[in-house]
Amino acid sequence: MGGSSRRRGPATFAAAAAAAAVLLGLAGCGGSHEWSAAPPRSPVPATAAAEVTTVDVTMDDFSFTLPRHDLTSGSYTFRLSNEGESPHAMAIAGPGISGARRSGTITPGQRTFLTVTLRPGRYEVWCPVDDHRALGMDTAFDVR
Ligand SMILES: [Cu+2]
Repeated sequence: MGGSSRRRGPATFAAAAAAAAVLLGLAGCGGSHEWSAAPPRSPVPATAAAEVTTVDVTMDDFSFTLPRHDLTSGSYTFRLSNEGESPHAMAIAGPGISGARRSGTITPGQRTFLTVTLRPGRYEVWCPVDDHRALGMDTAFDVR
């Protein structure tokens, strides 16, 4: 029957521990944010590193539009777009090309690419689809 011992010690300790846990929790939260995300990279075209010149070619019903006819020898990627209402393709023949090279046939609104190495001389360009060449899809350019 002694006086009840008031054991506040553990209770006080528990409160202090809880407070400490809150502080640790806050500190942990503050340190958990990641700010090291790399900035987004802008994509670099694969052709940028190589010595390839891109030339836009528009194919229509029934003509080719080449933006330039002053090409010098080197590697070129013809970027073809079909602005017409018929399927088209680009065929090219000239120095360094055995027979002819041709792109895939693309439908209206599509794009495709044809990469060739050009040497000095005259190159013929036409559309190999149906009778498009006779209808006017026939042109030429000189490479210096
Ligand atoms: Cu055509």
